[in-house]
Amino acid sequence: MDFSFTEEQLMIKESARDFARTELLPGVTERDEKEIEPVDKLRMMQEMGFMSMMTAPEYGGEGLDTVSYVLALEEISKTDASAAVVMSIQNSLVNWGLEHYGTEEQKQKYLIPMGTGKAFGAFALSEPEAGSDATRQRTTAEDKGDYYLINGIKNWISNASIADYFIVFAHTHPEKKHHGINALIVEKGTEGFDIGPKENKMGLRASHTHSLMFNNVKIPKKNRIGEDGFGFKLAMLSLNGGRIGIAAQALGIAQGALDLAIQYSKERKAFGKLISEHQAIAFKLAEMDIRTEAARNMVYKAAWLKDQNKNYNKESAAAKYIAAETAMYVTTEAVQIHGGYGYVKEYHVERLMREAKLTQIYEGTSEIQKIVVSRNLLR
Ligand code: COS
Repeated sequence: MDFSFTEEQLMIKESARDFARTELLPGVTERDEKEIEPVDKLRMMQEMGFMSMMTAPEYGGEGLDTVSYVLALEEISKTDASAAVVMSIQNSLVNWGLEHYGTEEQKQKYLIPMGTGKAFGAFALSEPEAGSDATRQRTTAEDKGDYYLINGIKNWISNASIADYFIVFAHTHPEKKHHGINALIVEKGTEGFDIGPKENKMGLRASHTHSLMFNNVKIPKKNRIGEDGFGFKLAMLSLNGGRIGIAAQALGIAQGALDLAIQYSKERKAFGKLISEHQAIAFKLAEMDIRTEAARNMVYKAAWLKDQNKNYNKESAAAKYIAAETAMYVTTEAVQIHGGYGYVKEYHVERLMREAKLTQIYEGTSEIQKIVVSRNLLR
């Protein structure tokens, strides 16, 4: 076993950390409070290659491995998990599916602009009544010969405010159940396609989440990704990788909170000594570190398996589960260590705690990850 990183991987980690500290940290609290999406910073991340890390260079990407992507996401998430989610959706849920299953024409038209900093993408699977149970899509894509007619509503769509292209999942043959779902590329501004109001979220407030409305939206057949009925499979395959991204995000949130708690415990005094010198606090820090390191090993292993072209669907779900649970635990403890200061915005840990909560919910709840793991065990 080799637990070391290449020089390139370490360089990427460092450059993500520098970027997060110099560009994302200033104003992160205000952006969260006022729900300001840092579009200029996101564009900078595009220019630096963070939005198309694993895409092949011929399609405008960096051609890097998943381990590098995880290292970068972890660093960005320590400081600004809202920027990290945009990065995760773009890389894992949009670029990956298009690169692996899109036609050459689709890659030229959609993937290259996203890789070269000209466009963003979004992934529209969830619906008001189809979140965890993604097979129950109510949005329809009627086959009209050379085009599809989309009608329906999508919910909880990250990146919707900035996306130029949307991968939209809709039922064409409801009688075929999940084998009748298609994935279609819809461009922003297409007639009948509207973006609904922004959700007022508890955390990740600088990453805007919207519903999408489709009213007789005509999409040419050539915009379908994969064969007729491949949509659900594409969603599941994309989510396998997406879960590695959210796991890395949760890991970064946990590490960010732990770093802040260590720093605070070495500055704050109580009962005549630094709080880090009280065993009650030192044990808390040790537990937070042990759990974070355990999660880290699982997240990196899932990324490594993907890079080795081995099956990673159980490991990515397990990594997402454990990293999200760890983030919730560690951020809650970090708030506790900060006492009253942990409950106010200036110290960042309450924001990290709110962010951690979402990692237990989106791209599959913790319960969904257990379904994926148990199905793998019992198959
Ligand atoms: N990787 C690849 N394929 C998968 C898969 C995975 N992780 N999970 C399911 N599939 C495939 C199965 O192989 C099966 O294909 P075939 O019918 O061709 O054999 C098909 O999908 C249906 O699988 P299954 O019968 O297990 O479907 P279920 O509806 O019972 O459950 C779960 C599937 C719950 C795992 C799935 O619906 C899921 O992941 N839901 C969560 C979706 C989600 O994360 N939504 C939130 C946010 S979206 S950004």
